Amino acid sequence: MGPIKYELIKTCKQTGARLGRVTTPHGSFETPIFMPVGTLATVKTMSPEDLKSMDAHIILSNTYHLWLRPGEDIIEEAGGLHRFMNWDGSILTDSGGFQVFSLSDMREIEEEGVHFRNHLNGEKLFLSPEKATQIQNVLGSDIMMAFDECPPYPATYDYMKTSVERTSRWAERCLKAHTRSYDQGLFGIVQGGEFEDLRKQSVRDLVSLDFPGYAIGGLSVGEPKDVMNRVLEFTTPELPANKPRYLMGVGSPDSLIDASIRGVDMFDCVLPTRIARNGTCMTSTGRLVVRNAKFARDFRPIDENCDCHVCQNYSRAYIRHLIKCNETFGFRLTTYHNLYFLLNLMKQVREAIKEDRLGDFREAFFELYGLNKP
Ligand code: PRF
Ligand code: ZN
Repeated sequence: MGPIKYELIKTCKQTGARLGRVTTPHGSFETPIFMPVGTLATVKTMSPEDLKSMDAHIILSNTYHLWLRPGEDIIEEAGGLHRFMNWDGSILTDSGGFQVFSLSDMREIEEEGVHFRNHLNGEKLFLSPEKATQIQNVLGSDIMMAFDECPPYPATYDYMKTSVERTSRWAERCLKAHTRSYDQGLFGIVQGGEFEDLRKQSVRDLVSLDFPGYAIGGLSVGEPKDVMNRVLEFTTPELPANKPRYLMGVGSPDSLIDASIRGVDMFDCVLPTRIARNGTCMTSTGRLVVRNAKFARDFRPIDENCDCHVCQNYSRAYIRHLIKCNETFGFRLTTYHNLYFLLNLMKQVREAIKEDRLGDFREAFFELYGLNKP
């Protein structure tokens, strides 16, 4: 038995969504779950105590960013990423594959790895499956990700086929390079874009390597929502039922629900934290741009249906004022609320799965959130 365990507790009779439990060396949590993003070893503006108080159990961090700054050697000296950032919950690190493709220009992909330029200073860099694995071994995350290529959308079938096959070869190299399989689990990443046969080939390749969990990458890269739903519908049934599935980079409330219904267990996204810092909140009745002038004298909470610490104590008018003045406390308040909102949404999804009523929950949530309007 490896360091990452998954127990399937039940499936929702109404939708087929999975209620499960993942256990890592740093704790245990029920799924489906949302993972706040802490790219640079901090969930921007939040302390680990804040994250604990909103019942976050696992956060995501980025190999690419920590490799560049402060460098994995410094984190190793600190005793690993958990100790460095004082977070004793679970940590998942992305491999850098996606970040290289989304942040840097002048990249050149070859069989060995990817040549690209540091997005901070233009310096030439090279990342390979072995290097990405070695850095993650040093960081000591509970869940590491294989080094993959996330192709752009749309991509041609021929490009995607070449890419998927290389990503499978890279996944095998990551496994070979992995030196801490006793306390770190390495997940494979399914690619293949919108092409059913390539997704299935990718799943077959990765499943034959027997990872303790599987991510679905290459989605939420600009494709329409129905494409994502269709890809999930033909991909998740191919994955082993006794391993967790993680949909990378997806965090809009409707997609969290719709992907849970299609058998996904784990999610991460910068969306709640990023929009918070620009004055936008997620609420039970849809998005609320709290920096708008119309909230100047609105002394109600961000979300009247939210029981988070922010909504119990601070008004829209106050938060708007802080954000208009660029006061950092304003960003803390909107970030806290948004993360609480998504974590709480997932808690409600889990409760609904337990009671076989996720379909009804989806209907009611979409209605109130304003997603049923044409
Ligand atoms: N691969 C990796 N990280 C990712 C993605 C991917 O395809 C995505 C796609 N939405 C987000 N983060 N390694
Ligand atoms: Zn709130």
